[in-house]
Amino acid sequence: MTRSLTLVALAAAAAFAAGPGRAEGDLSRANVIEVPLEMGSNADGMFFAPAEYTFVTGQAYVLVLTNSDEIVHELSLNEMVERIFTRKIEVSDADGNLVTEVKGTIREVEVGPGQTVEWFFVPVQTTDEPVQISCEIPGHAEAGMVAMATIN
Ligand SMILES: [Cu+2]
Repeated sequence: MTRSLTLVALAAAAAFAAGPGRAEGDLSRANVIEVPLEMGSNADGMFFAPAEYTFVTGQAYVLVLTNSDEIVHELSLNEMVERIFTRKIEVSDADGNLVTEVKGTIREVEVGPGQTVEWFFVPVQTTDEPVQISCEIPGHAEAGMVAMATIN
């Protein structure tokens, strides 16, 4: 009896260790909403496109950060960090092979020229009013690299 309980516990631990990618019945993985965010610049300055985002608590999202520019940009979620659970940051190479997966609380992500980074998160708390997200590289927010995010 004790032995079979131990085996069940080990099996459960193994399933957990396999991670969300392999866990059956993980609904947060099954219906992740993909939200593109382009980081770029044009004759008017610098931008995040789109400039407004609306999320809902409990829904899993992947924010696909694409830097279409020739210089480095970053996305700082600012106050929004406290209202989301970051599942992981994922980076793949040009062939789609995983380069790295980073887990833990993340405040900002820097994206190299022409590169894409995926930020997987689940909003856990609503915002009272839209929160400004921005590129914190000196001068970039002032040049227009900001957007507003709301969590309902
Ligand atoms: Cu920037």
